[in-house]
Amino acid sequence: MGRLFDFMLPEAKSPTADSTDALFHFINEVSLVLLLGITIAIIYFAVKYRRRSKDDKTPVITHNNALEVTWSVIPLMLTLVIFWWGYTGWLNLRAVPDDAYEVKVTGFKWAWNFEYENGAVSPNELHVPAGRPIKLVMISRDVLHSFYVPEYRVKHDVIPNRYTYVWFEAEEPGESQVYCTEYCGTSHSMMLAKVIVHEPEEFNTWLATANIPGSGTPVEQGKALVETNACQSCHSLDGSDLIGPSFKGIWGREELMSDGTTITVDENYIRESILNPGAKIVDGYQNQMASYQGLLDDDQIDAIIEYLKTLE
Ligand code: HEC
Ligand SMILES: [Cu+2]
Repeated sequence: MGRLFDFMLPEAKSPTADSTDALFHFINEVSLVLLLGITIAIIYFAVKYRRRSKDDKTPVITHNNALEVTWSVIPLMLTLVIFWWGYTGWLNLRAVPDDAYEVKVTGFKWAWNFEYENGAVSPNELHVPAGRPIKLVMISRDVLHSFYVPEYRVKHDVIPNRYTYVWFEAEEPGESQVYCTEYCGTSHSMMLAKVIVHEPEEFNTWLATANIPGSGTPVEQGKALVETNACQSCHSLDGSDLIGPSFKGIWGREELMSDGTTITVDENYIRESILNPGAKIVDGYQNQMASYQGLLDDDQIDAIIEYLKTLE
């Protein structure tokens, strides 16, 4: 507490934060001492050994063993200390405690999805119990992303075709911000999520009532699918224009396509829009939607259609 460079760090909410922060402070403080020492020495010597007269000559110095050993050995020791400290800290961050609670994380353009042991999912909200280590097993559906929670000092790349993991522990109930910290396209800066930390009891209650995909009426399932696939990052529900047309009032809407034809939004058109978005482009928009072929099956597409019908 109360270290010089504290202002550079967000609040620390994980027990592993202390060791990360201690090294951060050490490096910064050593750098500051060296910077001041070197600057003062430069100024002092520049004044002391300035040229005083025309025939003021610098004596020829070939070397100075004592000095050279000093300025090699001290930085070497410092580097070794920093390396050792960083390496052991890193090992600690890689070694997941045995009793960790596991959550699966999927990153995709431009949202996060979290899946729990009972099959429940929560788009853009990572719910965890306080005081228990949490292991996140992460994968990307499309491009490189990076999972970053500054308050837990946790940051790790999330990549396609390969699982990566991180662990952290949240000390107190509360909320923390998750960022994507690997530039991943147009709405990268909107690729946000929240960590919501519950008391352990409260977490179990939440888990028992959380949405399990495939349960509920088709409309409910459709709503959940739209949320977990982050369709909303491009399609608003309130009529506002995002990257794609709003879903509000979409059912039965007459629309002009970029090729001049007009269509009426029905089951077939929605299905085609999801599986082959490039087939017809709505006038005024670009072909920016990726196909959900292989990601959404027929039942799921039906559920989404049922849900879209309700958005009047
Ligand atoms: C990256 C942004 C993006 C995401 C994510 C996205 N879409 Fe789209 N979508 C678009 C754009 C842009 C258009 C308009 C261009 C076109 O017709 O392909 C569009 C068009 C559509 C249309 C036709 C809309 C109309 O008014 O004619 C439907 C239906 C649709 N998307 C459904 C979905 C569903 C369902 C999801 C989620 C599973 C989704 N989209 C995810 C960008 C996106
Ligand atoms: Cu991203």
